[in-house]
Amino acid sequence: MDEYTVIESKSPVFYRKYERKSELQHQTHYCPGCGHGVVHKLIAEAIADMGLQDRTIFVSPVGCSVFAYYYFDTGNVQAAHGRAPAVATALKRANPQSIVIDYQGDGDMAAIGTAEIIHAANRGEKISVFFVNNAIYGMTGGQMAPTTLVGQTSTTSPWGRRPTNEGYPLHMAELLATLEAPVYVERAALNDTKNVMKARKAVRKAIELQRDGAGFSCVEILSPCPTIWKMTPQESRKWIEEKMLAIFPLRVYRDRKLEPISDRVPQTSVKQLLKLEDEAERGQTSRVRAGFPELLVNIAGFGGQGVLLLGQILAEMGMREGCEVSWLPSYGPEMRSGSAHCHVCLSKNRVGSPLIEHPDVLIAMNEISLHKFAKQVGTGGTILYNGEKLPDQFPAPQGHILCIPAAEIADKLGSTKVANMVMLGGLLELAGTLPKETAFSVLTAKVRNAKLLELDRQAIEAGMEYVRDQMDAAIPKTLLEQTRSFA
Ligand SMILES: Cc1ncc(C[n+]2csc(CCOP(=O)(O)OP(=O)(O)O)c2C)c(N)n1
Ligand code: SF4
Repeated sequence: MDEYTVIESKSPVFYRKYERKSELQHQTHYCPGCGHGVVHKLIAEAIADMGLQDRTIFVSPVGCSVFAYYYFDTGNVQAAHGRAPAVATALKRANPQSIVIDYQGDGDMAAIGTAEIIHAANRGEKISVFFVNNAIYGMTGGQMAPTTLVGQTSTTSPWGRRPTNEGYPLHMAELLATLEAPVYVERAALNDTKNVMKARKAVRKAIELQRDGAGFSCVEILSPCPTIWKMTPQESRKWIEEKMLAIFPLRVYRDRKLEPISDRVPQTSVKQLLKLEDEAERGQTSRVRAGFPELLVNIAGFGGQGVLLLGQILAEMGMREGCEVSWLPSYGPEMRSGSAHCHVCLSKNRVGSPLIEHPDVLIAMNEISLHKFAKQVGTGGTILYNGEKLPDQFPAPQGHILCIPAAEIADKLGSTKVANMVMLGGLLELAGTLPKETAFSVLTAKVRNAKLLELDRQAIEAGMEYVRDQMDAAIPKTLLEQTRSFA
């Protein structure tokens, strides 16, 4: 074969080399004649021409375009099947200045992701959605899609789609245009040059609208899939013209004037809601001392033992002390007696993940939780167990362990219910740096019943006292050392 030179010019929004394949790094993985490449080009050129590359986040779907992140030299997030609009929502809301592109195929958007797209559109998320409709599941080998035409064969409708059995093709552009919030919805096609130019204009408009602060826009693009349709690229373009256009008419379905959207609900920050003053506003620096360690606490027991509440109180105490906090609850379907646990992070820095694999402290409210979670506590960690002594034959834990007969102490005070507060008292005494006054003020805000509030206070004091009495015997030094600097 003769030597050849690849001559190409492409948008600067594409990577110079595509790392997807070790060889042929100038090529995408798409089949010859596929529409995905064309749509990629239209989007990339629009972003480049508008100078938005540095602000753009591309959300790729599952489907043939799953690897779009190999091509777009922008921010990239690859979403689970159908979830791209939800991911795009989060990205846009967290980074309002960004330009978020939601790119989806018809299987991805109109089958598994129907809920996500409808609700993102209905909320008027300020994102630009590009919906590549090739009337089939391409990546997985040609199963019927919601957009498959009546009579069209697929591996799952070898007899041709029959409305009586498989229903009618779903018209996404029309469907989205029935909602109030979308500002722009158009259907375009890639069957000939003229329509490609119209698609180009539509893609630009959807991105421009987002740049200018408008709401949800979606461009549906009828796109060839020569491989699965078993056609040449030319035949597949003809097929769009002859078969698809009649069922999926090209039209602008919604084009709202750009209006300033005023939020009807006044926005209140979490701090305002919880009546927590902003440190910066008060001209103070963070109260959390430099060198502050993360305190990761897992609390586990039965539903009804106040496991989740204990975690909430701890997290709110952390907030009042100026820490970054997270509280991650997990519980079974039963309201009572099912398992319940929560993870609480108290940190000086923003919490990366609320999930704790190896806690500094495990508060095990029952034996099952002790058996289940003790192994997660590392050598430096501490277990606080609600019991007078460890269960027989309980293997020696890696970390320190302190038994607090919290249920009995709570019983003596008048209610087993406050065993969780006895354990909280125990933790406060050991940590030494989370003041009990903070716990009391959190409880005062949470507990309306004066009698119960007093009982909670007594339980915290009793837990602290119990641990103080044990100090000489079984002090988990590491916890003490680690948390004394925790101001
Ligand atoms: C949760 C989940 N379900 C199913 C799949 C299998 N799957 C991968 S791609 C795909 C369909 C893709 O079709 P489409 O969105 O039309 O994109 P195309 O490949 O045609 O561009 C399916 C069902 C998956 N990856 N994940
Ligand atoms: S299977 Fe179809 S959609 Fe997928 S890359 Fe090939 S032509 Fe494109």
